[in-house]
Amino acid sequence: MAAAPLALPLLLVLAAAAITGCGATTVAYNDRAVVIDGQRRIILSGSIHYPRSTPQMWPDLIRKAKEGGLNTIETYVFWNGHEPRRRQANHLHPPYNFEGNYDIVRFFKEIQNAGMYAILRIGPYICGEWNYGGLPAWLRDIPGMQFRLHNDPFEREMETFTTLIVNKMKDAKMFAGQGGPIILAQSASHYIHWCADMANKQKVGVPWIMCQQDDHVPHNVINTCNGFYCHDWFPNRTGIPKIWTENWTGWFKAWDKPDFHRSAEDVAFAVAMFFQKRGSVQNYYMYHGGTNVGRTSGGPYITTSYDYDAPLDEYGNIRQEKYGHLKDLHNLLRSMEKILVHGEYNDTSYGGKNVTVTKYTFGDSSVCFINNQFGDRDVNVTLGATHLVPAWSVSILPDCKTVAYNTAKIKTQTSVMVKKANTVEEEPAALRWSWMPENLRPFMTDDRGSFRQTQLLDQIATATDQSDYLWYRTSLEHKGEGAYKLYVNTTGHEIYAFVNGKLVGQNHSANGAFVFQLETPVKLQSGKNYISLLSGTVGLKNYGPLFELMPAGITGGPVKLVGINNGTDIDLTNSSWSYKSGLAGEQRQIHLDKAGHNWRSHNSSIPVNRPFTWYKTTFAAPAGEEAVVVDLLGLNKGAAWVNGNSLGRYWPSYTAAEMDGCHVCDYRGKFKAEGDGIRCLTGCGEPSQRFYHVARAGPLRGGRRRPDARRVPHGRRGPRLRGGRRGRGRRVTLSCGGHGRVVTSVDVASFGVARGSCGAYEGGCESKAALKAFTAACVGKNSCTVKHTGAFAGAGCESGALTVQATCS
Ligand SMILES: *[C@@H]1O[C@H](CO)[C@@H](O)[C@H](O)[C@H]1NC(C)=O
Ligand SMILES: *[C@@H]1O[C@H](CO)[C@@H](O)[C@H](O)[C@H]1NC(C)=O
Ligand SMILES: *[C@@H]1O[C@H](CO)[C@@H](O)[C@H](O)[C@H]1NC(C)=O
Ligand SMILES: *[C@@H]1O[C@H](CO)[C@@H](O)[C@H](O)[C@H]1NC(C)=O
Ligand SMILES: *[C@@H]1O[C@H](CO)[C@@H](O)[C@H](O)[C@H]1NC(C)=O
Ligand SMILES: *[C@@H]1O[C@H](CO)[C@@H](O)[C@H](O)[C@H]1NC(C)=O
Ligand SMILES: *[C@@H]1O[C@H](CO)[C@@H](O)[C@H](O)[C@H]1NC(C)=O
Ligand SMILES: *[C@@H]1O[C@H](CO)[C@@H](O)[C@H](O)[C@H]1NC(C)=O
Ligand SMILES: *[C@@H]1O[C@H](CO)[C@@H](O)[C@H](O)[C@H]1NC(C)=O
Ligand SMILES: CC(=O)N[C@H]1CO[C@H](CO)[C@@H](O)[C@@H]1O
Repeated sequence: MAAAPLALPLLLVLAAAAITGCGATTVAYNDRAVVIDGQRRIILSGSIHYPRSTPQMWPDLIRKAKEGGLNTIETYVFWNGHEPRRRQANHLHPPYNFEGNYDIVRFFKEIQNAGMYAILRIGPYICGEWNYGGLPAWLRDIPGMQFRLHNDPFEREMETFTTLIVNKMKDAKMFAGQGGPIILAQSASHYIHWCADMANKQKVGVPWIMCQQDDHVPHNVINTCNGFYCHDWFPNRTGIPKIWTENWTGWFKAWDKPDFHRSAEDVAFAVAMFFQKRGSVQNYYMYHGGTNVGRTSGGPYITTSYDYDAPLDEYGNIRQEKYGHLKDLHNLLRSMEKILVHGEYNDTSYGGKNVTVTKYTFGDSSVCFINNQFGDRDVNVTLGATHLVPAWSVSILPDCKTVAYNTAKIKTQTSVMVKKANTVEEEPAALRWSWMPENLRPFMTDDRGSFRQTQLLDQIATATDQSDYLWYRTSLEHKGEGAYKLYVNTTGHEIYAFVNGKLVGQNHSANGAFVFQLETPVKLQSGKNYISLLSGTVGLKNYGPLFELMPAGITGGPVKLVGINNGTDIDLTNSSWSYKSGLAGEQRQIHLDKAGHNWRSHNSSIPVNRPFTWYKTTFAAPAGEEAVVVDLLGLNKGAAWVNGNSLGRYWPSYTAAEMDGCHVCDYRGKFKAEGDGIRCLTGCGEPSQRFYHVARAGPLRGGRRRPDARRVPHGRRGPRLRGGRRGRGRRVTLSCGGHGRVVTSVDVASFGVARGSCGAYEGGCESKAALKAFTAACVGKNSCTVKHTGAFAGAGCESGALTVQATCS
């Protein structure tokens, strides 16, 4: 269906409304806003990705988003999670996966139950630090397939999937035209014209949006902006509103990188600027980042935690002061909604472009914004009275006279609860471990394998993303003994080399360079010798030009034996290689703890530092509702499960890089996650991820003991358990959770910019008054509420946040 730009939304809306009659919501748009049931609306949206949390967490996350002042939830749709094998059912798998974390209809119903709007982003290419950008790896096996191009095989697959999702949503009456929450739908990328036609064929009754397609936006689709700031971006056509689909609230974390933080002041600055400059639809990427639970979530080298420094942390707790500071902004913006989306506006620059006053006037009301984009200079602006606008900030004056909000002045407070060890944590030694070696033998000697080739194949095509692991093995005859250096060139992400059954070396990608080499001395024996190489990937590439063609594994090698004494090389690149994907334990589904697995449980002989070992233990689920994490410090790299549910990959032995900008955080100036000028990093030189989230429901079921199996290429000591919780609200409530725990001490109370991090605050502007009040109200109690008063602030710290750290018994 093709239509003139302005006619289209109306057409769609009528078509959809005709389906259901009453209860339907109409969605249209104009140059200022999305128009819902005839009303121009500000859309304050936040991304929550359903597979990165559990259905049990969804209602709470959505409720917190609503209380945080949002009116909309946005999510991608994760194609490879829904269709891990191509429309193929067997006794183990239904054709599509819409269960558990992938129950997308349930997720949208929860949004509807909360009375919020939804934005559906089908992609199907999504980027999102998700394995292969959400594209199923099996697409590569389809003859003639070219990704993200005008290409029949790709378009057919994409249309099949998009139609499936759209129909599922239609059947559940989830589109606004049917009375459901979805007000906007998004599809993306290079095949855009075809895609737009297809999208519009779906007749979902809501506008379709696309990201960053400035040059060639199809007439029936709205283009949008992605990035850290979008105030200088305007849609490349008239008649459409200014939409910001990806305001990055923080940044994702990779195994070789420290933690990135984007300050609350800077996020607020970017959002306020966007609304000052006529923005009306904005989405936080992410509002809750969550956890890369299964093996297929998480992009290349991305940690299992996808916390993103978002307003709700990985576990779903409120992250102050970001959450509260943005909530204040949302409430203010929404109180000015009518004026912002209807008002006449006038921008006035003061002394160059870095200081701008914008006045919106509607009827006899007006609101004003003053922004100061200088990174290093506070300015005085006279508007009625004289207002001091700090560097890199926006002041909002709802009556154009008094400043109600400044993005650099945080009025919210933080409270942090650190729960002391529970029984399990205090005595990790009390956990009884059993273990089982991974069966490596078949691939060390005989000729069993899935198939042979006289070349080194790409891992993605060969293992079709059903496992992180691919075995490559060859053999050679050697006259007499010989000393060589084994040389392997691989495209990532880790490699283990065995010669005649012995592990001779290992290596992994580092510093973002996925191509690396393994060089290790080896001894050949007289007669037949076996070279076995195990290549492991850590999430597949998800972005960049032609990312889908990027190889992984020992693609093409070379693999050679370099003669040490006389320089005679033996090139094995074109030898006969035998292949097998996956580990024996994966095939046996060891994580399901079925009968017949031969676990060894002699407690005195649990092996330590033994590569390729499976470990298992049981523990009682900690009481209470707060987040549970396992502390895996001491382990090398592997994957963990609780009650058969994946906790994702772990790699606490990987130490994050030391980078410039660690522990130096000034909110002023453009936030960056790459290149020079990065700041606000923490965790340099520390384990890249030590704590792993065990979701309360789902993986962890109530009080009984449950098995916990984990595979560990290298193990040193067992995990410990630990809980964490953060309070919320203007009144500060501290709570130790249920079951007789009490606050034993209040350790830090400061009103200012606290240094350090949760559990290890060093204080900032120490507030004796606050410490006294919290100590009096909380010690000995299970929970306590303290009203925050002006008396807590110390001199010079008025604009800071209140941080309280307490310890529970
Ligand atoms: C749209 O963007 C293109 C490329 O950035 C530019 O050449 C063109 O002038 C723009 N059109 C409008 C209406 O802004
Ligand atoms: C915009 O505001 C400036 C400063 O108040 C004023 O001089 C100018 O006339 C206004 N322009 C319009 C079009 O209202
Ligand atoms: C605006 O501020 C930025 C950041 O401080 C600075 O680099 C730039 O030179 C300023 N521009 C003007 C016109 O003063
Ligand atoms: C702003 O004005 C106040 C009061 O007049 C003055 O004390 C202050 O120094 C000024 N600040 C700047 C950055 O001009
Ligand atoms: C070169 O050295 C290797 C390893 O020491 C040995 O096996 C091989 O026979 C030698 N080749 C020649 C040509 O000397
Ligand atoms: C290693 O493999 C990559 C990918 O195939 C290739 O681009 C590179 O040239 C190889 N490096 C060496 C030293 O052979
Ligand atoms: C591992 O790879 C890095 C980067 O390519 C290289 O510097 C190092 O020597 C390699 N280590 C081994 C044991 O091959
Ligand atoms: C391996 O085979 C490829 C393709 O046939 C060829 O280009 C390459 O030169 C061969 N390498 C060796 C070491 O024989
Ligand atoms: C180890 O096993 C022995 C005998 O099976 C038992 O007496 C002992 O308590 C066990 N120790 C631990 C720490 O579980
Ligand atoms: C440049 C960059 O990495 N941008 C990120 C923006 O957010 C998207 C989420 O879709 C990420 O995938 C991108 O990596």
